[in-house]
Amino acid sequence: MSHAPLTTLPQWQALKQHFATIGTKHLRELFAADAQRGKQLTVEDVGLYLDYSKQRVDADTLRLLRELAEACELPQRIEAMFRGDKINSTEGRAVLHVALRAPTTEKILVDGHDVEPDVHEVLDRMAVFSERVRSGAWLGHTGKRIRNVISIGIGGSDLGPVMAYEALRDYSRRDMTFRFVSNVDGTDFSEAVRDLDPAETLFIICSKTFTTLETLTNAHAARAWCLKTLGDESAIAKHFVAVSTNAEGVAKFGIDTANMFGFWDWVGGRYSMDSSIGLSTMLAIGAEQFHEMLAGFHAMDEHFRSAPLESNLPALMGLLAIWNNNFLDAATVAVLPYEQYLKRFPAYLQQLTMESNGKHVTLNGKVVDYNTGPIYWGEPGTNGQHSFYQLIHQGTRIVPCDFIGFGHTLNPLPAQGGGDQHDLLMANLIAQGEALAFGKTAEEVRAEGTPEALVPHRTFEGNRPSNTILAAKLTPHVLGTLIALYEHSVFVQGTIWDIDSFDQWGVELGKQLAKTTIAELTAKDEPKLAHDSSTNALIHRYRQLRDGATSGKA
Ligand code: G6Q
Repeated sequence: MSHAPLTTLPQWQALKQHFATIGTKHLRELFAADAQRGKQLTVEDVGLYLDYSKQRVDADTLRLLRELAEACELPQRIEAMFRGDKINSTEGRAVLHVALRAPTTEKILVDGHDVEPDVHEVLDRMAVFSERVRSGAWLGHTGKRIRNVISIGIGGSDLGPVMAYEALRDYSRRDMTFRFVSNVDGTDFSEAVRDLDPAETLFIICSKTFTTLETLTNAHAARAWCLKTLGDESAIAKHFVAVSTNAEGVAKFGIDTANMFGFWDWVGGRYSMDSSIGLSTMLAIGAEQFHEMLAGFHAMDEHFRSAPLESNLPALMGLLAIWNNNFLDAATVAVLPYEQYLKRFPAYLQQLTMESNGKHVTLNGKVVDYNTGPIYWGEPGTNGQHSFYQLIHQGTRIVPCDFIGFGHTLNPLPAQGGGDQHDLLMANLIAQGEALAFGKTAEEVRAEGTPEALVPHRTFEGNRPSNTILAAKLTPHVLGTLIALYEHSVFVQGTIWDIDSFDQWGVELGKQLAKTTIAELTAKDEPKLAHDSSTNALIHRYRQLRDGATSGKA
């Protein structure tokens, strides 16, 4: 379902022409021209308030972007996704993360089979299991209660669970320890378990394929660590569960498939945190709050499917991202949550956005003649303000920002001088967006009595675009809506760029390459190498360093 070459579409050409006029306009002018702009260019639905008035757009831009979306058949593509069409065409798969959070009353068919009963059967099993662990009914091999949960996975089988655990820590069982191991660097595993008792520790091995080198390596390390203390193989059944689509691989590893929670090939790794990959999240916050999170996702799904383009949050976010990326030529997006609990949200979004839209060919395999996915990055506010915001304010590049903030904090702390520390936090968020948009003119700087030589240094050009997303409070429900907002915005962008947002051949390459090299690094005798001269030399040098006199423990 490829559309006509993007840059040849009349709607694209119209946007290009339009850019010639609006591209030179300053946000100061746009705001001066319309006193209601700050109220009008906003949307509020499903608990999220989006202010996009500080984007460099006007009513014509927005209309033209919607026309582009129609020309790229965005509404039809949305329906195709929800219908279960195989829109991940390079892998021949349906893309149905939306089915993971749909209620039992909905019917979603994959190859004629309704997947909702399957989804809910797994959710119910997860709930029973979580309750048993949380209540202490599930005991370890020696009869001790499980107090530690370690989720082992990588990429899509890790970043979502880590982010969700951190985001919802306030709702989690504080008498249990939750840790996440992803890196094949032995330090990750060693540091995660160093102060834990295997008799009280449960490992969740999360791997869709159950073939991923890093995860299986860490799972074997976990097994060895457990058995060293617990002694016999029968302990595995009490201390290991698996989340996978590969029952055979799970059984081969030695985990009873009765302790396996499944999911399906129509769930992409980076879209899987609300499947059984989120078992650690459910163990942390309980089944009821996990379902609240799913309800948040679902609310955004419904909104995305039914809201008209002009008030459709993911569609707007996606189209504005296209505008910034392809017309303002902004290569990156900074995601700046003013909420400490969302500290891993930018890292999570990096995978979601960059693995999805880091593609250079269209669905038809034609090399694109426009930029696709921008680089996502970010840190929580206010920390970033004291480091990289300098470049965002006064650098030579445009970095569109997504500011995310909440009406309530989960940790109120009275501030010196009145109010709560949260007011200080939010004052910073609001002030940053304002400063980026409006800047400070040379006249304003002079009026402050600044010496002439310093005026250029203290001048802020402004005209730097941002979105501001506000919600009442970070709850499981709100987290669900926020994640789904970005998931669907990624899909909107991928639809316009005419790429497959749901495959990841670049990741597959990495998985293959390491296999060849590992054999060369571990060969007993100096291997015959046939790489380029740099790779050959690096392999040789690494072997020398490793086998040389200076060992790390010397
Ligand atoms: C996600 C990617 C990738 C994947 C990991 C782990 O969309 O495909 O990040 O999640 O490589 O794969 P497994 O879950 O199969 O171990």
